[in-house]
Amino acid sequence: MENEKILITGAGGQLGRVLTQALIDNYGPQSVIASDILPISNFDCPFEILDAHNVADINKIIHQYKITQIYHLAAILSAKGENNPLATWDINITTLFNVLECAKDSNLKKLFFPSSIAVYGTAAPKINTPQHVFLNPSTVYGMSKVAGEQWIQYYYSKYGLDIRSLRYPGIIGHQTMPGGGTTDYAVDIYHSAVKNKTFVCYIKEDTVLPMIYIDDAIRATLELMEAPKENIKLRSSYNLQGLSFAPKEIVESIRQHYPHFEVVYQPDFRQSIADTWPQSVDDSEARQDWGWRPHFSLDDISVEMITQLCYRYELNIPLTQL
Ligand code: AKB
Repeated sequence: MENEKILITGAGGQLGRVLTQALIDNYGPQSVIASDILPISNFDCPFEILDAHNVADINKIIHQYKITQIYHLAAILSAKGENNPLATWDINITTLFNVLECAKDSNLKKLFFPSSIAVYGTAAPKINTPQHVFLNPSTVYGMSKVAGEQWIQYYYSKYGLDIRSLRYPGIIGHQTMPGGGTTDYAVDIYHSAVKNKTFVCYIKEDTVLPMIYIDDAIRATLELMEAPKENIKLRSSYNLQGLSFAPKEIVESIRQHYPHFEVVYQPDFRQSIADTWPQSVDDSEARQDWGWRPHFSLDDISVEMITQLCYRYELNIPLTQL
């Protein structure tokens, strides 16, 4: 384990921040190199500015640090991606190709590629959505994840590259603000609650979506990456489910702590994205192959989010500081 050198791209994002810290905790600060397109401070490990469009820059970091694994998290999410479809496709796909090629040429041991429930579209059953079903995503982000899943499978079968992947549902965490996703409301709502503000919800009150608490999402990622190679039977991307709920249920859970919490529903374009996504996914292959089990219920998440956010706001701790 001491010999691992792990590069994270997009380390400043919602998942990247927390995953970087978890990797530091597991492997030690000298084994982890955080990178992002923007300069970001407060990492407890070396940090490099990296635009993953630039193959030479990726290779330079691989050789400089003798990288053995890459977690390629840099991407534009579903809602933000719709503002500029071609740029989203370019960022999500070009950077993936660059990372795959560099990993192949440098014979890296392992790679991680995050996929999403956004791969599904209107053709898939909405409840307990099967792992293997026709995929007709409604967003460029979803299209890039479907293509990405096909390409990682290709690099595995053609070149033997050990790439692993999860289809994340919406991730709820207190450490950072999410950026540009359709499921972001489930984080933003807790910020409004602890600040005693009315929340304007862009998703209808009864729209159910699959979600996961950040601790479960991080644990799933590490468990997948540490599982013996022979256990990883699926080389596209594993469905992953924490729990499912609608805005009205999260409001009910929050009202156990803030009985007067007010919400106004004003659905926008993100509603039409959510309408094409599953309500719950079948993650039995993840359970079977590498023992996935979620731990956090909605009420557990509310307690965690409210406690942590109250602490942060009281002490004025910036959201991006772990
Ligand atoms: C988004 O809403 O775009 C992401 C996702 C589900 O991949 N959180």
